Amino acid sequence: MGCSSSKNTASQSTAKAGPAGVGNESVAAPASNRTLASETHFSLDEVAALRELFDTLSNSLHHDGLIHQDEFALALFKTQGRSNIFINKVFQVFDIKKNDVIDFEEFVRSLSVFHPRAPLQEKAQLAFRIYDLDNTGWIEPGEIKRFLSALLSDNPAIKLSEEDIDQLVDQTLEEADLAGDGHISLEEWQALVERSPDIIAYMTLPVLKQVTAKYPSFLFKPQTL
Ligand SMILES: [Ca+2]
Ligand SMILES: [Ca+2]
Repeated sequence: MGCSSSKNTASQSTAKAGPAGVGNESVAAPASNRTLASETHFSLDEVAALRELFDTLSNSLHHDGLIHQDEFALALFKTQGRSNIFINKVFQVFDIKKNDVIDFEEFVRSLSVFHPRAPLQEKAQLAFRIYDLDNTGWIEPGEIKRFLSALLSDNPAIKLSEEDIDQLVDQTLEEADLAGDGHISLEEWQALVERSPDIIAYMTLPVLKQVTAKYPSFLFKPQTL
């Protein structure tokens, strides 16, 4: 638990910082390790370790020092060639500058939210953006269902009927939708997370605490969503 909630605006301001001018992209100097350490939950040593990890990941399939979506899926989910709605949306959320690749700065700022030191509500906000697949600002029943279905298709051991899934969607909505208007707002989601922090347990990667000691073989575990 931390109290540095002011940090979570850093990534948003970065996203808006770049001028949209034609032929003027990538003129901004990349953030230094020191800047990234001061604006994220990582120490300077951890940022340096992440730089090495990033160099490996970003050259795994395309040798250009940027993480493309297929490299992202391979690195974080050990999967290749399979489109997964969850992976696609996490990639979009990591891609702060919305240019379809993840640079080192985006990598560090986004992973920072998964750090054990990051406050719960910072994690809740990022999780909300992942769940809000169509970026409407609400989590709708259809989105809950698509996520549950995607997760279940990744876990052949769990067999649920269409009705079972619908029932799970209804239960989730009933628990979260305090206003009773049929979808989940950010505030309702944050309240749900306060009541049941375990539902975003996957937003904390303990391995990030040992990033300087060993390369994390990060595995998001979508089945724990
Ligand atoms: Ca990007
Ligand atoms: Ca939505």
